[in-house]
Amino acid sequence: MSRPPSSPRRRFLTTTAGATMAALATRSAAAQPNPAREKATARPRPTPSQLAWQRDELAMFVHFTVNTFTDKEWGDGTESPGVFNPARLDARQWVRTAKRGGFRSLILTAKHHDGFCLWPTRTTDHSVRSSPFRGGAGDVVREFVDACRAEGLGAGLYLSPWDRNARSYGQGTAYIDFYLAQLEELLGGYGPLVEVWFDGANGEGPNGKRQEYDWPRIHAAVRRLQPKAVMFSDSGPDVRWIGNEQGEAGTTCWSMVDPERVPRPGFDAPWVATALNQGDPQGTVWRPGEADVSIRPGWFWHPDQDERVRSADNLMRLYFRSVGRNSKLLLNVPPTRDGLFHEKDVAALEAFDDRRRALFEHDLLAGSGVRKTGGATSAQLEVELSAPATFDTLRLEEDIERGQQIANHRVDAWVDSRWRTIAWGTTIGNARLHTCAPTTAARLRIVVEFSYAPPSLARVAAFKA
Ligand code: FUL
Repeated sequence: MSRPPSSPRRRFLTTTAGATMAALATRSAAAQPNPAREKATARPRPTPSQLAWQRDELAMFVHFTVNTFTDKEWGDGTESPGVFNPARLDARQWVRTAKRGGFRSLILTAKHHDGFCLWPTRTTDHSVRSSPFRGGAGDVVREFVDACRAEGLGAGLYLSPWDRNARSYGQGTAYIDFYLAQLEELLGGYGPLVEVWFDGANGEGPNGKRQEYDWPRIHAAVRRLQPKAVMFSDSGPDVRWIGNEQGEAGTTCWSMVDPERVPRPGFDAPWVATALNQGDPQGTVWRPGEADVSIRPGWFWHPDQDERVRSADNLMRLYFRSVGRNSKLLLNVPPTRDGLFHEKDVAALEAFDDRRRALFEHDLLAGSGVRKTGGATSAQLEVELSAPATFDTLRLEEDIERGQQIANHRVDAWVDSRWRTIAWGTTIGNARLHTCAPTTAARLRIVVEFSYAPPSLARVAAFKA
């Protein structure tokens, strides 16, 4: 295990910056930069797109296709485009709901495994063009990106590599050419996208054959046509799957992975899910986790699931287990056959947003005095409030622009003239949320005993539910 250099660079300072704190560690004046060592110990950092992606915290998934009308989760590719007729479709309603719920971007299934295209593609007749939707002149992708732009939210697209309708599926380069032509239509024809989503499913096509995907070619097309978009697939290259569809990151969750341990999609070794769920403190690439999960049992709308929409309580739990564990939450909300979000989903999302706003509105530590001591691999930060406050929720943020370093932490409160540990854990990353028993104190300290490089907290905040 390669450890960071352990020259004791102690630093001590006092500020009153309160909730937003400058980096804990800086290079001491005496230490001269040593490029060779810097290189050997360089730890991965996010690109601007990855950073922006993670700071958004919440994205909404929109699963919509012929399945919505046939009551299936996976169409088999033989569905008639005639079934697709969302007579009241209003993408602005989806996007306004997302915005009201605090979501910053949406990702639409432009094509799911059944192969039906929600835009009038030139590559196949299996699309909206052959459907009754807007008399065959509609384009759901266009309406979706226009609505996102009108509301100021990011737009992303999902294009399933597995296509159970395409005749060329399973025929090597012929299918890759077809898939790339579809991808190029989407990447080149609909303005800037924030995320391109490649799901991991890879089954048989109409000829009973499986297809090998040419990832280098596919990724190169995205980089060329949408250089700012992040690419999701099970293993990356920009953001990774969190390893389950319950929307839960590991209680230990690093934004780095070892690309040898999370290889190309299609793998199924059980340890891969754990590697994705937890990341790797020594991982050589920055690839933060995205936790995808649906607001209902299915990804698509099913009439018998209207009573099984997650409650605001349940969504709060999800938020703590995804965003609160250094992941991003990608929450799916499926439109109904009308082409609108169901009122139950809309109500749950509004209540979820109200709950989050109420909880995180008043940072009880804002304006407090802060005292930090830190070394190369450890740190302690003391917060002194002007008067005792009662809190039960903590939010810690690592300064991830500089990478992710902190391997453990605990929070102590000064109660009855001694320090009591009220919360503890391993990684922090972009955000770590803790709940604790209601505690009244005027002093708090955050202790980091081991960090892979000088620890740097961007924020410490406390709230009362
Ligand atoms: C998976 C698909 O098989 C599911 O239908 C869904 O789209 C999920 C988000 O990704 O790979």
